[in-house]
Amino acid sequence: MADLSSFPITTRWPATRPDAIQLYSLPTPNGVKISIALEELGLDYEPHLISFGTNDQKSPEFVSLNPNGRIPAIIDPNGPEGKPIGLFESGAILVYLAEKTGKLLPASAAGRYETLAWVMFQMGGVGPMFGQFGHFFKFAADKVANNPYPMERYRDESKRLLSVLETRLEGRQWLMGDDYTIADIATFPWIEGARKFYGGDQVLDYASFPNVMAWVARALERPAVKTGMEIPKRD
Ligand SMILES: N[C@@H](CCC(=O)N[C@@H](CS)C(=O)NCC(=O)O)C(=O)O
Repeated sequence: MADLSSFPITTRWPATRPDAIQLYSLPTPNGVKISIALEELGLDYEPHLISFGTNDQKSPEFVSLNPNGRIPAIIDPNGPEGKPIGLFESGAILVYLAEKTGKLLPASAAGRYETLAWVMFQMGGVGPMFGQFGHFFKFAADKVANNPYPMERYRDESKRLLSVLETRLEGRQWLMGDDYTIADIATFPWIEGARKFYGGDQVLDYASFPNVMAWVARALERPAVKTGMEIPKRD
């Protein structure tokens, strides 16, 4: 049985099945990337709910695994050379899980790098910009009631990123064509999340991005996505 005692996070969220991958998360756009990937890959994992209501993500135990104090994070008891490894940053975790299993990344070097480019596009573009849009549009609307600039700036940048995706998805069912990859898993939860959590679909003019909407709908039909979107279960 794996010994995870060197990870302080396990004192607050004990591993009942220490041989399984330990997932510390909440079903947000960044969180579900990892539960979806784990479901798609059929890997054995144990989810732990990190509650923002009680600021769990800033607790010393959580920060011992992710110094950035944000979900998601994992421990794989069976990491490189058979030793446990802790990881944070959803993009890094997706690459790790894909390389561990040899799935969700194209086999060719060129295909792999192209996929990583789209993962980086999500990590550096879609996530931060959509996140700031949601902040000013939904959560801090009262703070910018007299100044439309912040919301407009992030709205327009989010729409520009949607148009990049729209062009990429022309004639392709997934970002990498016929291959469903970690680039899709990194990105579609943000498009769906902006609708679900921010109610931003009209302001972002989703109707004018039919390729993107069809791609999100296709992804949401996948059984692993349906399951992964709800993990860990909220209280
Ligand atoms: N770049 C990070 C971003 C993680 C992130 O922003 N997570 C959000 C939830 S979607 C979070 O933990 N927010 C809580 C906080 O900021 O305190 C990743 O992709 O893992």
